[in-house]
Amino acid sequence: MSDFVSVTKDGRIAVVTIDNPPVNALSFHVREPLMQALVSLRDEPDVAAIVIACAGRTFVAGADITEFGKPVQQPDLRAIIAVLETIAKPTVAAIHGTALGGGLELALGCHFRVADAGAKLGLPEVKLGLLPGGGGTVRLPRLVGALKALGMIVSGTPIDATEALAAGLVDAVFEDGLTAQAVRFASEMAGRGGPFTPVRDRDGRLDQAELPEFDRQAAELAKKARGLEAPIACAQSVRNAITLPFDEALAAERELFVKLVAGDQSRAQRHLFFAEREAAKVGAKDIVRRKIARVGVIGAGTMGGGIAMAFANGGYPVILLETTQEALQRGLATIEKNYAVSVARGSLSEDAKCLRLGLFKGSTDYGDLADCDLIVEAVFEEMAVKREVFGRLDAVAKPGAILATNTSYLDVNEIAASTSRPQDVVGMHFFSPANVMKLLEIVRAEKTAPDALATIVELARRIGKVPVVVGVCHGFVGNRMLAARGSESEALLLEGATPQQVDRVFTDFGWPMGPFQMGDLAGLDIGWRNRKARGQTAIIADTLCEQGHFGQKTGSGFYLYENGSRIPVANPSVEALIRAKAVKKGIAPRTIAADEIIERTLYPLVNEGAKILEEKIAARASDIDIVWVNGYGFPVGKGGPMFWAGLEGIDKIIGRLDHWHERTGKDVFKPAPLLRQMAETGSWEGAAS
Ligand code: T1G
Repeated sequence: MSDFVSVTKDGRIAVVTIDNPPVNALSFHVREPLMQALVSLRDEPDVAAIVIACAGRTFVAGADITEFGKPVQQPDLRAIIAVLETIAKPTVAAIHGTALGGGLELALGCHFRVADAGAKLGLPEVKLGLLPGGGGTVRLPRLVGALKALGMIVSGTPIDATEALAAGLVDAVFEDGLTAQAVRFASEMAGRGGPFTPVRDRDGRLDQAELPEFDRQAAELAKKARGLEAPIACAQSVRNAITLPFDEALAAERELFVKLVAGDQSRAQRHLFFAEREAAKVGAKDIVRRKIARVGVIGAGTMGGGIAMAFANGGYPVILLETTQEALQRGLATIEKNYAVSVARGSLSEDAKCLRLGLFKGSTDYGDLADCDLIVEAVFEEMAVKREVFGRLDAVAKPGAILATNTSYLDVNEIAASTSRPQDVVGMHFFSPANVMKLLEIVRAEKTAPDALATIVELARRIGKVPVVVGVCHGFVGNRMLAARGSESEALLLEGATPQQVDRVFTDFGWPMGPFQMGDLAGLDIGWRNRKARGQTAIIADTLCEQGHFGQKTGSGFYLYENGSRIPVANPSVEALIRAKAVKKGIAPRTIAADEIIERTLYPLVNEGAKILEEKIAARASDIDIVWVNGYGFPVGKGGPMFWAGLEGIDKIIGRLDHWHERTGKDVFKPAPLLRQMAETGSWEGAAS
């Protein structure tokens, strides 16, 4: 056959094996020989049944994403499935690892699906700004029902083999020996004799009576789409499966797919797919990583507790250290409460909760950290405190242990210098809540050893984090750019915009919330403390904090939060405060357009990103996109600030930055040289090289 598709016979059962490492994507060089194999086996009288299996660690994990945006080479997946459905003898997909996207669609083209107990099955195309384009939205509802299919396709979240069996998606689950079991299953089916009904002809699970509930759920999901087209298209296409004949629904799915794959949103989300994987490529492939078996966390406050949970959730035993028993017990109680909330919500089983809690050991003795391979410090954000902690760590930690600081602003080089082993010191900047937020800024200090860095990057992926390596500067990548984005927020208020108006521009752009609501959620006192430490001011926010208005936690900040509610309402006293400060500064209010708000907040964000690339604080523009999408809610449909800048137009951004620089004289608007180079070269990589 070919290097990528082989056929073997087990008696009268043919086994077609796909072998296209690393994830058996359905690249053209797989599709062509696969089509040939299926056609010849269909017509081979000696073959009683066909099993489709995959070599390596997973079943087909989808179409080849690198082929999108290029002319489609035939046969495409739909053509292969169309041939599969003409095969009269039983066809069986043998699924291990992940059957995702086009991989699951290929399996849906078979009469039967059998899975390994550890398998996961799903249609995650929505995460790439797409909908299943190989018939998944029309065939899956025929097996699992429209409501189940809607949930799976709009969320893009795979289900496990047990759930797939219960839902009717797979016909059998085997603990081991998958291929042999699949051959036995196929042989049994052949023995029973046909006819075997292709999924396309199974309408039994489609029920028009479900339409009202379907539409209700689809409307709910649409509300959460925040401007993303793919979730809406997914729901529409599954609905078509209920209301239209099969071929019409299939054609409609195709139309939606072709539209989405050519759109900016899918391009942005595909960019993020590969950017996330690029960001994790740190150091030589063959660098020997250090062994991490036991983790210590210093500080059981909000950050320390969340960090400890992130490691326990990843299966690592954790020693949680505090200065006093009282503080320790408080921290452990919060952790237990957080797990109880997850159990109550049904996102964690009672057994899993007990298992994870069993991984914690509390301590007030630094000596207990002596056996840890990694120790993460999450104490008060003050240099003197950090240096004292690292000095003590240096005395107790074993040779080769990695010492990490969770500082979000402070100089990691200075912290490392407070030890005799700066090569083992690295920054691990988690985002709050640390057990939930996926982003992890890994700070490479001047003396951080390459193997220590590579070890932490790999560990981050193991505990489900999205790692991005950044250099040392104030605020690293995320918070430094956040400061640039926020630098004009107060000026916009003084000149006539309201917090609601600014935040509305951000939510219309696709953010979960705007800067003022975000400030209230995080607590205005954090920024206030930071500004004071740096001798900076923000007259509105500072005044609010001096008056004790820290945001949600005090019931008032830029917004009011009545009776402990999290819903922000306009705060008349803030509007009065803004007007009073403006009068004092002699600023007359004017109408400010949404475009101006974007220009004075997001253009400086991009500009600061360009400066960060110039200074090599970030290795790639796409790393900055990953930081902002995973740590600051930048809309995935826009691909992150640096990708979005390409959509917005670099020349336009430079033109408006120049305009505001002339008008305000503020550095935040002075276009970075690299931004101008980007305008010439058309790519950040080209500009940086
Ligand atoms: N196409 C091309 N390359 C892929 C790929 C794919 N589908 N999936 C993974 N890779 C590359 C990836 O870039 C990386 O490359 C390497 O494989 C290992 O991946 C018609 C429209 C399967 C769960 O969305 O979710 O089918 O960096 O590091 O952590 O309806 O990969 O080494 O050079 O992620 O073990 C739908 C995408 C496609 C699944 C494995 N499928 N993949 O995770 O490894 S659209 C998906 C994943 C589609 C049809 C439609 C994960 C994984 P490199 P990795 P991993």
